[in-house]
Amino acid sequence: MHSSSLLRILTLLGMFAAFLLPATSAEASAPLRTHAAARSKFIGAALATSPLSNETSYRNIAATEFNQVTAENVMKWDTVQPSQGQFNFSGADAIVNFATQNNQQVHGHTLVWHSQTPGWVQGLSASAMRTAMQNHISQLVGRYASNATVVSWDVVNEIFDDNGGWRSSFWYNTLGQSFVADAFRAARAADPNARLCINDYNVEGINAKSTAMYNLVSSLRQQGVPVDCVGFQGHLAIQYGFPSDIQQNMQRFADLGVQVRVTELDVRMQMPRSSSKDTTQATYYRNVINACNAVTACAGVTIWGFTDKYSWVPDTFSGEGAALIYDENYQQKPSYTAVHDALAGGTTTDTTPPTAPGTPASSNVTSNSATLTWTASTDSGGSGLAGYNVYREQGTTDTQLGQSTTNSINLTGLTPSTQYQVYVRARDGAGNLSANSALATFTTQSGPVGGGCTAVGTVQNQWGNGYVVQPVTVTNSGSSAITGWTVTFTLPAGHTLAGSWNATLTVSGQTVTARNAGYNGNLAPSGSTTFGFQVTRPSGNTQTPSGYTCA
Ligand code: G2I
Repeated sequence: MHSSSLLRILTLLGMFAAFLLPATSAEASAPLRTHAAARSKFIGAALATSPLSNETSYRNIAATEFNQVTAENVMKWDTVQPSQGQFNFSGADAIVNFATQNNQQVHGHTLVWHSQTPGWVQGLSASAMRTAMQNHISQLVGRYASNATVVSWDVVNEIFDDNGGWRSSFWYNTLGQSFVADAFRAARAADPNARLCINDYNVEGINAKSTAMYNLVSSLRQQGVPVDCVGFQGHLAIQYGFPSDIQQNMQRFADLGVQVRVTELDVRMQMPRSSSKDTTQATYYRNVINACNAVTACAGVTIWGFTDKYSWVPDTFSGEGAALIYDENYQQKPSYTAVHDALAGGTTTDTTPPTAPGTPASSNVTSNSATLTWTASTDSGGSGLAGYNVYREQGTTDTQLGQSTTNSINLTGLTPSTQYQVYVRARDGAGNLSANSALATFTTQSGPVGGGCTAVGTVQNQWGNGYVVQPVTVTNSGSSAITGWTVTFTLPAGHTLAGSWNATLTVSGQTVTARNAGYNGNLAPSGSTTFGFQVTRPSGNTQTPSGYTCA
């Protein structure tokens, strides 16, 4: 049969099938972009130009599933202006043309960044660098200003260090903070209609870095600098936990009057893949989409690639990968379904709570802390398991002791010599709470004799894959002398202890218990002593310990 007749018959059959199927099931199988558009949101993907021109599967998925695209590399400075005054827009044009053909928007990435910027820029004097920056922005943004496809730009990217200070880049070191306002003003001049974003990583949750970003955006806007939008990159990893306050964080930025968006979402794992890691990953994807759905000012979510065949992760994090929603053979993974269902499902339509968690088991009980672990719940209502709340049973006034995204929690700040009856409830993405688990009972150990104590840890020095906490200051906050102390704190997932001094440290899971050495247990009232320790952490991770308590 002639292929076009076959096509016509198949098309007719398809129309007939669509007619027979109830509308809901036809909608449920619609591509991601259909569901996102129905919410007036975008669902985006970063695209690489080589598979876009060479691979049909890549091109088809890119065209059909997403309504926004970002160039993964070809709009960066080293591609666009490799030497001064020599502009190369061929890659950028290819992405913009592809998007125009497929009725997609383009988010431009990125104008001013410390990485992928040629040496000639980095060596310029201050005034020449400022001029070069303004000219680069004017040429690149100006080229697409009259093209309705390019709607937004990452104007500055990754200008903070991991503690919320200014990143010591050649931009900052040569021009000071002023390069940021100048870059935004140049972009506004080049395209008055484009939405102008500040973009960074490790700012998804509320932390020192995202708070620095919040303060800067607030102050720039007060000065009339045209910052319209904040991008949270969203390079997550299942082994580091989900930033459970992502929605709150988005909302606080939204309350400043800016649009927010997730610009580079991926969720990596330690290889090899397993079905349980895939399930956890799917939960992370679902939670990010649900957070964006819940915040009116969130314009959408872009995934940093879409197939594991092309991802920056394995090249950067040794032994990690499988971060995207299609596998390397273009098969949809559970994370695709999660993104799909979160976009498709009204978050309010899930009224089915998760199953009750198993009875918590207590371990590692000290005078002020304990670990609880339970059998995980499952959720069949569509919005997916979001996490757990842990409560203390106290008659009619149960108090929540903590929240966890995994089936375990380390409780700190407990009272010595006290019986705790605790239970756990699971939460799904729509906020439904499960029935209570059965109760577990444990009793904390006795505390120090003669008074309380406090502990404060200070990070003295940190580098790519490690840090030193020194001093941890232990102070007798009671009114009589103590003859020994126990400090507990929590190491972030993936961090391991590399050494310690002036205390004896034991580790259980991520909980560290530090007991006084023979020579520094005696503390007079208000007296203090110190100890220290060193930790190794995965490269790229910037977390430090938390929850110091003393007993
Ligand atoms: O690092 C992940 C992302 C963090 N936020 C900003 C993004 O722009 C950044 O994207 C990545 C790309 O995914 C990588 O593909 O940025 C990397 C560069 O910093 C990109 O890697 C580069 C390689 O380093 C080059 O060796 C390679 O020639 O990709 C280039 C093109 O494949």
